[in-house]
Amino acid sequence: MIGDKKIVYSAVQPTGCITLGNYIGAIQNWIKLSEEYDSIFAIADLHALTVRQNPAEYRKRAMSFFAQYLACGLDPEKSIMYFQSHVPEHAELTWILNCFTYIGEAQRMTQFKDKSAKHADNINMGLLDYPVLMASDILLYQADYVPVGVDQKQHLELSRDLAVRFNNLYSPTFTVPEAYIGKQGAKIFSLQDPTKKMSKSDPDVNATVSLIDTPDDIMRKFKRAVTDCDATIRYDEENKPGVSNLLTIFSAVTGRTIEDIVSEYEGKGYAQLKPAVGEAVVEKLRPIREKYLDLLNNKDYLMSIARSGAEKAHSIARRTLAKVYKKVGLVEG
Ligand code: ATP
Ligand code: LTN
Repeated sequence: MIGDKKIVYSAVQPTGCITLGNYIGAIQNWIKLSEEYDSIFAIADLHALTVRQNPAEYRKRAMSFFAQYLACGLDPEKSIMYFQSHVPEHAELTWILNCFTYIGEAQRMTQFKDKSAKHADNINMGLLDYPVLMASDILLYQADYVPVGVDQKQHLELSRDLAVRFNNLYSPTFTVPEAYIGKQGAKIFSLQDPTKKMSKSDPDVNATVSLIDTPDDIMRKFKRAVTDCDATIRYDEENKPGVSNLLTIFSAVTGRTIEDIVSEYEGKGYAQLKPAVGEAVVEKLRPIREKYLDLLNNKDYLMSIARSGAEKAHSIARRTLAKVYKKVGLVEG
């Protein structure tokens, strides 16, 4: 599966529920890219241990995420899909890269600062090391492109810096990866506070739409979406973040341009726009939800895909790690 084509790599942490933001900002692009490139997609289950998880729930959620990857249309014949924790090279390369990462670099990461503030009682080493594990994910597979939302750009920069640093100190070893950020929908905002990104871990259920929400829930959330009191429909991120977010979502799920949507709704009110966006999202997510419910009844099938994905991933990752071990001077086993 991994041949002459460019390589695409990405992952999502199994926390909360996969949201419409994750889908539009990340997974929808994965599917497009997997048509053209060799692609590898992981469930980043080691990453999410940086915050406390309930073990039984966590196990279930990771499986549910894997089923959602498939339900979204990722095809195991075209992409390698696996659980990060099934491939030990991720943790191994992290150790090596830790020895090439400055503490100051890690402390500067916005996500580290945000998560430290949010989990002040548990600022653990993993939280600081998170971007190094992410760099290992990417560099193990010699990825060329990494489709992520804008919030991950800084982590990608660190991955690039580490790759360049290692290559310069030794000899070319890692491909220097590029972030692939879709033009549209790079950032979907909360339906309740459109100045904040829609986030899997948002405790307000009305702020996010999950891929597996029922149609009724989706409609209710869009009808309640926070907008503003100037009832004109136009795209203006600064002054009308709520409406602009609705327009971005509408455009992302229908493939229509924002201009086209704005001209259709010109002169109409939010009471018309909101349910229309809701319906478009319901229609987009309906087949995903149906396939997901079906897959959940077939755990053996899910596990067989995960095992075969991990095997393929492991053989690629081992090759890179063997090179790295040799270059830094470890005795070959
Ligand atoms: P958490 O709330 O736990 O931090 P999250 O919703 O930010 O989670 P991640 O697992 O950090 O989700 O991200 C998964 C992928 O989805 C990443 O590529 C990220 O950039 C993208 N993404 C996350 N939220 C959004 C959003 N609101 N809009 C667009 N892309 C997003
Ligand atoms: N940190 C990422 C998830 C992630 C990831 C990766 C994304 C873990 N490893 C490798 C791209 C490539 C996030 O979206 N929060």
